[in-house]
Amino acid sequence: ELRYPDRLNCAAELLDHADPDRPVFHTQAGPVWTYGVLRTRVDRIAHVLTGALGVVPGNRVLLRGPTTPWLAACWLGVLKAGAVAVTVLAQQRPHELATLCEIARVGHALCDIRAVDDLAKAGIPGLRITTYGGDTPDDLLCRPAPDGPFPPVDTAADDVALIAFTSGTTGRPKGCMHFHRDVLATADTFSRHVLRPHEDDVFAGTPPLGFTFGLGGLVIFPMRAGASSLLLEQAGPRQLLPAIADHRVSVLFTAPTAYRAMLEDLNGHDVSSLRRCVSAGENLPAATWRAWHDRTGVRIINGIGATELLHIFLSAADEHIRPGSTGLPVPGWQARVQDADGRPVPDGEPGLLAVRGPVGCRYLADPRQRQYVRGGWNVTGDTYVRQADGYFHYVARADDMIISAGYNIAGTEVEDALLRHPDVAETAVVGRPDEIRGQVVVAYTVLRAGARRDPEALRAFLISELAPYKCPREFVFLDALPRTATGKLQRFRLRTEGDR
Ligand code: 3SK
Repeated sequence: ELRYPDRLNCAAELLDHADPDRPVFHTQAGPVWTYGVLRTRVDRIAHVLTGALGVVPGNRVLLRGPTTPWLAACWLGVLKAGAVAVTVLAQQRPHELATLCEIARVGHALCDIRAVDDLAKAGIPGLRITTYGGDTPDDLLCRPAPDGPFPPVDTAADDVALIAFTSGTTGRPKGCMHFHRDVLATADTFSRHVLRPHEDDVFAGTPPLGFTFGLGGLVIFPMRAGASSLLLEQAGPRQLLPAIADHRVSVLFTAPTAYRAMLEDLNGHDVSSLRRCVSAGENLPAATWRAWHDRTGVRIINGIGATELLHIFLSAADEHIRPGSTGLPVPGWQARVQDADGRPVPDGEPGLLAVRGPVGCRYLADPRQRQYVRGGWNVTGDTYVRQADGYFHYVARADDMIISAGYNIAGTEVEDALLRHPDVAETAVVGRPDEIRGQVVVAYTVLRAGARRDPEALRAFLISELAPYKCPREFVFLDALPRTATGKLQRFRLRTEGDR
């Protein structure tokens, strides 16, 4: 069981243990930040926040900007000052930002000068915006502040440290509150027991810091291990491959789509520095796992996490990895599969994934809390099967099961089969309402460059791979699949496509 002192400031914990001369953040062009440099800058930010800006413990401070060391330093400064970091995505537009600020009652914002226009346009009443990265006297970094260390505010381990938003793939955003101890608990569970980083590791990845997948993988986990992280403003698969070689990246965090995109482009890139590759954000098909392993020799660590629970709670590493399976509860977590009434279902049968551990879901003033936390378990909204040996297999999002002519069909199974076809780059299989069958299976498919749109060839291939009732009735070819800003597939947009 994890035990933390009653008084705990997680920013101070992350900052104070590493050797000040060790690197913490690398960028593509700029100089390396050491832990010592980061500490000085975080202290300066905390001084400005509590001095010139009048921030007091518990105030909510919005952070907005591309993935840079300064954004990470602002996050740490806000926490060190006892305030609450409200993390958002750089892509969020003015009306979305206004909703998030209203929900989280945000009074202050620290915003990269390059991203300030949309925030200013949102016209959020009472919001005091301070830019960073600019050169005017009002800029955060130009404000006068006392020199010297900033003593961390004496927060309780269960004071709120951050609010992260989830909208799932649709709906009004929900703000998830996480405590100072939760931040350390994610590192002391998934990272410590599954990832097992050491201080020479260099982390990198695609998820932004406004998504807790990225915040953990690029800031919290490396810092908890005294390691370093490459922060890329442009972190698409295309930028990632050369960056891995240039910086000898050893720990990679990204999603299945990016692994597939990198496979397309891998020739000529040196990825021999990679030691750990983590995949989360959506299901990792066995075909993608095998293709990456064949080409790089690295066994991807699959995982499932949630913004509600901060990071990954089911996963497996090394010889425990099974392609196509998510794995086992991360040490410190418990998991089971249950029915809609909360009764455990037998092994081998599908049901709702329920987990509990050191981090729990706490929505900010939202009645949907009662759907997520039931009888002390966090019910994530995913359908899973637990096998007799304890491994958990992803089936679908609970609302993504296709029921056609009485058959239950997991779209992911059809997707896995389609991805084994050499012409298929990406695919999403959904159920479309149908008067006779209830739903019919439709496959939305992105083909590899140069491949011909030939539904009959795909159908013939699938018939040899799957029971006929699972084979799509219709194939739709797209240039790209619809995704959220964090890269999650928006199946609901495909399901309703025929309505428009
Ligand atoms: O979507 C996920 O699987 C995830 C993983 C880690 C942290 C946060 C999330 C939402």
